[in-house]
Amino acid sequence: MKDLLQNFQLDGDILSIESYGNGHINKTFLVKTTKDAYIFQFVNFHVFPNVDMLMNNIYLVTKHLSDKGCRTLDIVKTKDGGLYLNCGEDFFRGYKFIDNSICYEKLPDLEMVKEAARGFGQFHKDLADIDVANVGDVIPDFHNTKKRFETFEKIVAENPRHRLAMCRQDVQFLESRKADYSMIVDALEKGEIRQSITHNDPKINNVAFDKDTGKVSCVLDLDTVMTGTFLYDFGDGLRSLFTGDNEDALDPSKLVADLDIYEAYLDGYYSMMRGTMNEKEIELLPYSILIIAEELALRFLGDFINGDVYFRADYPMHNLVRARTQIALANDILEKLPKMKEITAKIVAKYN
Ligand code: ADP
Ligand code: GN1
Ligand code: MG
Repeated sequence: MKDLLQNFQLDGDILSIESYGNGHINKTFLVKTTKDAYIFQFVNFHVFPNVDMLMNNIYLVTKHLSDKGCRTLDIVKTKDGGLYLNCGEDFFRGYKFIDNSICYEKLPDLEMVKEAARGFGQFHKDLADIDVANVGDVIPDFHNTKKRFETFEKIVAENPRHRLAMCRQDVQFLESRKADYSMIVDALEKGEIRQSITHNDPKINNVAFDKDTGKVSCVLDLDTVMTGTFLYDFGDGLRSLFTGDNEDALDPSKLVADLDIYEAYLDGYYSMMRGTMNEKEIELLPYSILIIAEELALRFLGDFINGDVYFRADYPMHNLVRARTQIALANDILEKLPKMKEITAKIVAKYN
């Protein structure tokens, strides 16, 4: 890695390089020099085949944000001015470490939940006026839940690794929820909800908080920024808060859709976005968490049946365990939907 790092415009001499973070896709390292700190990452070509488009998106988005005076990721260029380095199966790129920041797998209190949601609301607002035509679809149909289900059904039919016998009940559950998968996608196609530039992977560990103030410093992990609906971001932010550091939980009974977290997150997000949401979008807010949990279960379980080709798996059943976590969460959300609708009406009334 030291050799690879020689190709980048770093300030100071390298002091240390250590593995960092908990992402499922990128291999992330913290690099400290005598003058600064950096995050460097190997990003997989298999997940992101169009690196030029991906890095160009990040360049455009970070420029748009920094031109407005917002804090955002700061790309470290190569010595010949490139945005990344090509190296075998992966490409290699770096960012400046966000000063005095900390990321959490689980938030310590409800005030920080609200603050995280305000951070994503601000992010959506700041990107509302970017030229959509310039931001490419890095992973087409990333949150097209209907297509995710079609892909899942193909994998189930092929059963390439003979793993289906281990997960028939899980497959049946996901097949039984088919009607959910079209709710957001159809509304988007009919123009009932709006398209905009969204994050598409707003897990809570993708937010950097200021260590001293507890306020959001900036939103990280911009690899999947592209056109979408804010509903998938809203749902995924909450999904990741509900699972916290238990996304790989072996005991699904520990997973609950905590209604206090729902209320705090909705309050923070709606306080930023009020006046911009139509009735259909408001109606779909609670369903978005259910749909994103089911979508991720389709992806994890599909990957398990397919032989773990997408998500990094630390042990043979890892993706099955991850899928079951999302299924347990989906079941809990299903029970709590009526309460979530009540809370939604209360928060909307509070700000209208
Ligand atoms: P992945 O796609 O694998 O999740 P991320 O880009 O989210 O990769 O990076 C993994 C972790 O590294 C993040 O959750 C965050 O904790 C940390 N991180 C990433 N970029 C920065 C940065 N510029 N400054 C500080 N921490 C960062
Ligand atoms: C992946 O890269 P990371 O770990 O932040 C995945 C998301 C999933 C998430 C589940 C590009 O996110 O879509 O929701 O795992 N990212 C990609 O933990 O597929
Ligand atoms: Mg991440």
